[in-house]
Amino acid sequence: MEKNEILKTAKILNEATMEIREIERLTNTYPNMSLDDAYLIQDAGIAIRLARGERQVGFKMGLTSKAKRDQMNLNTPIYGVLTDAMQVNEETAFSLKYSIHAKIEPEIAFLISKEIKGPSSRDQIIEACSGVCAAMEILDSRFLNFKYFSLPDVVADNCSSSYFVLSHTVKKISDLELDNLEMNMKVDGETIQKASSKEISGNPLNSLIQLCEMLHTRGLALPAGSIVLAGAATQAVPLKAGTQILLTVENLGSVGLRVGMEYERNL
Ligand code: OOG
Ligand code: MG
Repeated sequence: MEKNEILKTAKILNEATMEIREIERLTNTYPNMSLDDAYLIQDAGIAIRLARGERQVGFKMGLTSKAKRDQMNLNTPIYGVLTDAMQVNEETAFSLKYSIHAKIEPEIAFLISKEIKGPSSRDQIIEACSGVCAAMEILDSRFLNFKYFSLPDVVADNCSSSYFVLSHTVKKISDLELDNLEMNMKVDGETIQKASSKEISGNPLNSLIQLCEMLHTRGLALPAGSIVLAGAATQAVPLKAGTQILLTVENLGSVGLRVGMEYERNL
């Protein structure tokens, strides 16, 4: 795609996000859009957010579990960027007012204290990681009905990023084996999704390693201070007004989200 088309599509996605409205998939208009084009559109979209005062705080990996790849009918892990405006907290009721068709999914997050740049060993990556915690991601696609998009469409749309919430309990990575922790997500006290953390790339740490590799391929580093979401262990579930979501990750802790009553779009 031409540079002006990259910028134009980033603006179209940004407007859809701001106006809380669905659009047709971009590959209908640009059937030759490559994955490289898509990451450039994602970059341009993030630049628009940063220009209006948001701050980049990390990255998210997506499609790192089979459950998610099957749900979205896409087969390759991808990454997106997180900004401070996307972080919500457990204490404040989450409003669906700014979402088109929000879904929630159980994740594990890493906190990075040292920049990771260039090819790095597993040990170097572990050393750069100051903490690990339970997390949930609230997805929202800008595309019609949250489906029938291709890999370049979803990457261009910053991998359906919308909001995320982190547990206050943060553990040291050296104190835990991350490859087989039970993750249980409840809605109003009833288990709605349950899986082992091994569903996330075999071990969520592998998602972090893969992110570093993907960033390196694009000439980028993972900055100190980054939050990294490793990807969902299960399929995402539609988020409904007035519900209470609670994710518990064995040995790691819990994180909750209360969804406000005041607004509900057609889910
Ligand atoms: C793409 C984003 C996937 C995950 O955790 O796998 C993702 C989507 O499902 O729309 O965030
Ligand atoms: Mg996710």
